[in-house]
Amino acid sequence: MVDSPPLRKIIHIDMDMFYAAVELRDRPELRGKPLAVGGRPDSRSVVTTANYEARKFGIHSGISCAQARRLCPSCLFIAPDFKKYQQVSEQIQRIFREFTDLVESVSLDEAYLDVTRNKKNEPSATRLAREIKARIFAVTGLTASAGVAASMFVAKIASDARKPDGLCVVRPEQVMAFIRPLPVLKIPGIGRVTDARLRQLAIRTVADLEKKPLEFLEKEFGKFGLFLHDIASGIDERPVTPWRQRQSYGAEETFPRDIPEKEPLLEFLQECAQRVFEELNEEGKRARTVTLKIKYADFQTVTRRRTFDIYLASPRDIFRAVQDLLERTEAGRRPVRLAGISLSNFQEQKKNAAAAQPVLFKS
Ligand code: TTP
Ligand code: MG
Repeated sequence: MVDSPPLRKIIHIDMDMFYAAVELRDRPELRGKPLAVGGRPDSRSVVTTANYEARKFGIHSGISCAQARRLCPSCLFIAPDFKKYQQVSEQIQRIFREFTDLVESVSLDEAYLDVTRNKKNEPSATRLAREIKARIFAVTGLTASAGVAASMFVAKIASDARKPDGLCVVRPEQVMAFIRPLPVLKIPGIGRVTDARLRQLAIRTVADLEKKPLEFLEKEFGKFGLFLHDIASGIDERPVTPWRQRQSYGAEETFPRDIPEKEPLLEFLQECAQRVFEELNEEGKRARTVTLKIKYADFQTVTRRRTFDIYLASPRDIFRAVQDLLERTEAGRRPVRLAGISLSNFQEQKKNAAAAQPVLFKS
């Protein structure tokens, strides 16, 4: 007889209205008022997120700030402070690792944790989720929502089900009842394009999808059909993959306005170098390859890459390389819409290697 693997216990954590929550924590006088994080409404910038008061007016991530103001003229706009969000993100990452190293970070405010085995030796994932939420609140003053399930996609949908400050546990025997009524658009991995195609096939909910045979879905969607079929059967065997195994680390941004000059670009790239280096350093890694990405105002995108013989040991090394790479683009002559850098080609460092060196001389 073959033993089936033990059921996995996965927690998905997602911070509530993340950027807005950070801003409201630091400016409590604004609480209760509709608020969007984004540039000025007369600029080209978009809303990164909005608090629940603003969402009532239809304001959400991705719409232009100008449109947001039309929807709610009294809405307040706060410019994003990415450094601050990055710092909070690092705090929550550290909390996750108090529980397990099997953490897959999806974005600054969102991660999957496989707690089947965990550092607390706690068998109840529900209790762990409660504890993680409490730790996050104690350390950052912010609320998170958690979903608990045996697979990643169910845990993710569950974390969204009781927002804000929610905790939703979906046991294996409850999975089908939980997902059947959902519109397919709620499934992570199904975007607007697939949703539109599914609608043409009269598939709106997971229950509709469940009725379609695998052959039909494969004929319509190719390999993706198998994914759809699995999901509709509640199956998702993707493992939680810690981001130690990531192939590259990067930072990039679309600017609120196109940048015609080189100087502000360099300033921005210097900050990127710092950010990416810190991220990598935290993971105990060094990189040998630097890639610069530039998107011009007309959306043409170019990348310039250089691999070094030695590992880049400081933000300054990275920035110097980026400066050279920028010379090989038309930045400064053509307006730039987006810039960013990424690092790859890693070597793992032994953490605290220096501290572990034997002492040769004692004074
Ligand atoms: P989300 O988790 O999607 O949203 P949220 O945390 O603001 O709200 P919710 O309570 O519904 O989870 O995204 C996390 C942060 O990422 C968000 O605060 C701002 C940023 N973001 C963008 O900058 N652009 C986007 O299009 C989205 C969706 C998010
Ligand atoms: Mg969130």
